[in-house]
Amino acid sequence: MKFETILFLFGLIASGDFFSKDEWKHFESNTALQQIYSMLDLRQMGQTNLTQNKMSCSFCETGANMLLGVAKKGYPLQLAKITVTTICYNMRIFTKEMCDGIVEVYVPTILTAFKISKLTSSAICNFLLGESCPDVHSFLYDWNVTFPNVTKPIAVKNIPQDGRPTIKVLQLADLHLDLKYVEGSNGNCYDPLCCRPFSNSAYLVLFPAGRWGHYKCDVPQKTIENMLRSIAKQHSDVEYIILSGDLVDHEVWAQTRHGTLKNLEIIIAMLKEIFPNTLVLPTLGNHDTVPCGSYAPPWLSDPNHSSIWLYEKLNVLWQNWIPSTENSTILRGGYYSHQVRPGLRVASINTNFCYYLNWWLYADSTDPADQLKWLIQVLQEAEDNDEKVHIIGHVPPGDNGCLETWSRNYYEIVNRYESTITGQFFSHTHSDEFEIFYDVNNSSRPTNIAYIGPSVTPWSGENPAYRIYYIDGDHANTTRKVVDHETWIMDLDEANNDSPQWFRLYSAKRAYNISSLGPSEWNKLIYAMVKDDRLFQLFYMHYHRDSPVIPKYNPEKKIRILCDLKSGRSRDRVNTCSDLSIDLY
Ligand SMILES: *[C@@H]1O[C@H](CO)[C@@H](O)[C@H](O)[C@H]1NC(C)=O
Ligand SMILES: *[C@@H]1O[C@H](CO)[C@@H](O)[C@H](O)[C@H]1NC(C)=O
Ligand SMILES: *[C@@H]1O[C@H](CO)[C@@H](O)[C@H](O)[C@H]1NC(C)=O
Ligand SMILES: *[C@@H]1O[C@H](CO)[C@@H](O)[C@H](O)[C@H]1NC(C)=O
Ligand SMILES: *[C@@H]1O[C@H](CO)[C@@H](O)[C@H](O)[C@H]1NC(C)=O
Ligand SMILES: *[C@@H]1O[C@H](CO)[C@@H](O)[C@H](O)[C@H]1NC(C)=O
Ligand SMILES: *[C@@H]1O[C@H](CO)[C@@H](O)[C@H](O)[C@H]1NC(C)=O
Ligand SMILES: *[C@@H]1O[C@H](CO)[C@@H](O)[C@H](O)[C@H]1NC(C)=O
Ligand SMILES: CC(=O)N[C@H]1CO[C@H](CO)[C@@H](O)[C@@H]1O
Ligand SMILES: [Zn+2]
Ligand SMILES: [Zn+2]
Repeated sequence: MKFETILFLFGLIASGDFFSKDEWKHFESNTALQQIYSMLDLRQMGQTNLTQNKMSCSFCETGANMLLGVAKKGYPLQLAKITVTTICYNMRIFTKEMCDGIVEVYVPTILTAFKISKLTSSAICNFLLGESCPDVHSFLYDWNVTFPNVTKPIAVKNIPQDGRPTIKVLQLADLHLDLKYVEGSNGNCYDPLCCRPFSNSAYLVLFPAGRWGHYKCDVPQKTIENMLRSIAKQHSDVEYIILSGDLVDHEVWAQTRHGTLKNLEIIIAMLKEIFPNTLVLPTLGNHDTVPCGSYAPPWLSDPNHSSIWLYEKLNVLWQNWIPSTENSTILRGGYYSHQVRPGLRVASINTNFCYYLNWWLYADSTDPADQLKWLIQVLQEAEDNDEKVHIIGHVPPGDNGCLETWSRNYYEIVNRYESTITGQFFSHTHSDEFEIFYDVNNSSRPTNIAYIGPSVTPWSGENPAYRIYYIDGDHANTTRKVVDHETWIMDLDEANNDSPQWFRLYSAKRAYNISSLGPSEWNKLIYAMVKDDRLFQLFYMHYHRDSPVIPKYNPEKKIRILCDLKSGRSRDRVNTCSDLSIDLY
């Protein structure tokens, strides 16, 4: 195996959830790796200049070709592991433990997926890098869902009436519980995740991990418990809880099935104890499986790779919340639907089936686990019965990390069922933001909005938060739309100096002075922010929850954030955002 292959492998992993950008500043001595990382940084894609994009692309294709070669030749796994490990040691940028871990956790999955993959290297790089790599339009990954032969009902613009009863819904996003968190350990170590006993070793403890958390770390158990008890006290009227995934810490290089299940079990047990009578609707995050992001297609029966170990456990753990009629889809792909009120159903989808670092998608990405087909059935049935549907998931459908074809199909579904889908709730980015959907026949008509809830974890750089939605309640004219939302946070520095206080940071309607939370109002806000920098400053303060450690934005970052808000469909920024700023493309 060539050195470049290994770099490619690390580049791939690093470009996703592995390191935050700042972490790589430590590796100043290794400029080759830095370059690779910056070239493969998906967050930059669509913004950086064309020369740079072409470089990333050809670099990626070279690497993908080599990796495919290795996988197809059936290079013995043990030998592949030893080679990668040796090179990893020699590079001296990861600790020995991290090298061993990365190899053990990732190599078997990536090689197996690439071995059965039918994709070419350019298709692989299109998956990885999106619109900056040439779109080869292969029949292998171009697919379209089919809709029942029923005419789409005419969309009526109905806004929730003021003063009607509402129901209160809590969203807990990206908890990332770290059972190894130790107060006083090093909060600024060279590993991707700090605040652990072994984070101390070679470095001075200049930034000790606080009692309740640290901006470069995941969340100690006591902070989650403190938050849940505070919610139970301050919001005893919560009707149900959306648990939108990523319950497990970011220690992806040492993740095991056992450790992952332990994190899931602890959080579920805490929820059952603190909210014994409240319905919880879970959905799966990329960090809730091993290796991170890997959800195998149902036809993969090899127990070393299949995801059934996770689904079987969750099917049992979710028993008190989700009726057993949903067993079959949970066991097939970790998704289900559940009627929460008369006329209101929640569909929980597993968006890891569009996540670009789910290596199994390189083997099969055509509507994995028939999930979108199922979603259309649920929506059609709801339309027939005059019910409304809320969709919950983890990776936002318009995120750059969500594969283009899946995302386009999802967008078509939202377009077709725009009158039935009255709420969408995702997380994963850790930021407080949203994505707008537009009419596929008229890009100036906003049809829908997906909320992206702020994370509980401060990793990396935010204040811990949770989200409250007020949904149009039980009455004759209910729309089942979101009437308003609130974001509650804890100031981490203040908590560590004194004691944790959870308080309301803002409430959407009042903060942005909007008459309703309809997609058109949010769309207007985007264009208002383009012109009004003070309004954007307010949004940016909420985006990072008034974090003291996040740097101020520059014009490019501002446009990127605003473009994200317009992107209900992934990897189409050139079309979606052409009117925001011309000179950045
Ligand atoms: C584009 O990127 C290339 C390679 O990084 C760089 O040499 C060039 O100056 C950049 N061009 C612009 C207009 O930024
Ligand atoms: C799917 O639909 C798109 C347009 O909506 C079309 O361009 C493409 O050819 C279709 N693909 C297949 C495999 O039918
Ligand atoms: C769809 O339904 C309409 C009316 O119900 C019917 O005329 C038409 O033939 C159907 N099309 C297909 C492809 O089944
Ligand atoms: C599963 O993994 C174990 C341990 O790595 C190995 O011994 C076994 O052969 C693997 N099973 C299959 C079907 O590949
Ligand atoms: C669903 O799964 C649970 C937990 O494994 C089991 O107790 C129950 O009998 C199953 N129900 C059906 C209908 O399969
Ligand atoms: C597109 O939508 C906008 C906003 O709703 C509307 O003003 C316009 O008339 C629509 N255009 C067409 C061609 O339907
Ligand atoms: C429902 O709304 C319609 C029209 O907006 C109104 O005429 C009717 O009185 C409302 N019904 C109730 C029960 O509020
Ligand atoms: C809020 O919006 C309304 C209507 O758009 C406007 O009349 C009012 O001046 C705004 N208030 C503030 C404080 O911006
Ligand atoms: C009303 C209308 O023009 N609908 C079209 C919108 O676009 C889809 C394809 O994306 C067509 O199938 C519809 O007929
Ligand atoms: Zn997360
Ligand atoms: Zn995530």
